[in-house]
Amino acid sequence: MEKNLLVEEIKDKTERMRRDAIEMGFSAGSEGAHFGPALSCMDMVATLFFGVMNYDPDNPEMPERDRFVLSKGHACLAYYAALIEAGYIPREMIPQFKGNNSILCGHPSKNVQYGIEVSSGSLGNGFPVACGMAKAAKFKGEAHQVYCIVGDGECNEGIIWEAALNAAKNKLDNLIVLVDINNFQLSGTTSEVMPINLDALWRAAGWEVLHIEDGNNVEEVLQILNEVKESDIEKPHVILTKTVKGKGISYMENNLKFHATSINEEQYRQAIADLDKAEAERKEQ
Ligand SMILES: Cc1ncc(C[n+]2csc(CCOP(=O)(O)OP(=O)(O)O)c2C)c(N)n1
Repeated sequence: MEKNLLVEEIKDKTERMRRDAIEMGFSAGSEGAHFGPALSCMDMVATLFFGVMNYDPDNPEMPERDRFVLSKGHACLAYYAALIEAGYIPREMIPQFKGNNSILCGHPSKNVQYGIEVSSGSLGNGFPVACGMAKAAKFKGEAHQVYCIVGDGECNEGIIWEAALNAAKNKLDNLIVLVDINNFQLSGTTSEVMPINLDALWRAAGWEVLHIEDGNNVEEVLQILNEVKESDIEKPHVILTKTVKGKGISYMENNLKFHATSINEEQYRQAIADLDKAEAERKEQ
């Protein structure tokens, strides 16, 4: 089968992003990092940055840039890795992750110069800011889109639903939200902690609801995001995206221990070996 060049390019970048994320998290030593949450949304962050969004790292305040809000801010390794790959953050800054006075904080801290649009990490708070940004764009007649990634556990936060209702009332069709459904949150599976029917709730809130069966498949994510971009439905759009927490690192996949932790030298080497293997297998295809 003929390969889609854009998809292959995004996959190359996603591979480098996973490596950079592991390097960042490992360099934080005993401080540790949220590996699992970043790895589940890595492919959608990469697809947004390298297949969908309009932005210019040389002009970070360009008014017509698309906006990105990582509402599940604890997954910042994925965000920083994309900003490194996009050219906002120098790769040399990797060892500064979680360091004193570093811009690479354990949760994103607003710094538009480096591509960080919104501070996030207190769950529930990034999403309403994204709704506000989309509403402001409508009021000002600006044509850019606002993209936001929310966690499935994060959807337990009441503020999500207040903002979602308001976004639907205001017909914010320039707002595209991906819910990262990796089925886990911090202290258990999402169904153990708080079982909710995401499809029914988003529909009831008045949103257009779409689904991605494999959110770690760049091709599928890109296809749906392109469809949504072309959509003329006058509603905000939410894409319920199934992913694997810890995707790409054998011992982290679906393993709650790696929600947030440090990794030792042996685990670091195993992670790099897993990434080397996946890259070699992809090149063989
Ligand atoms: C308001 C608030 N409450 C609790 C936390 C602690 N916390 C950090 S991550 C997390 C779980 C988030 O789960 P989910 O949204 O499913 O994201 P995932 O880690 O699975 O990607 C929690 C409860 C927080 N950051 N903010």
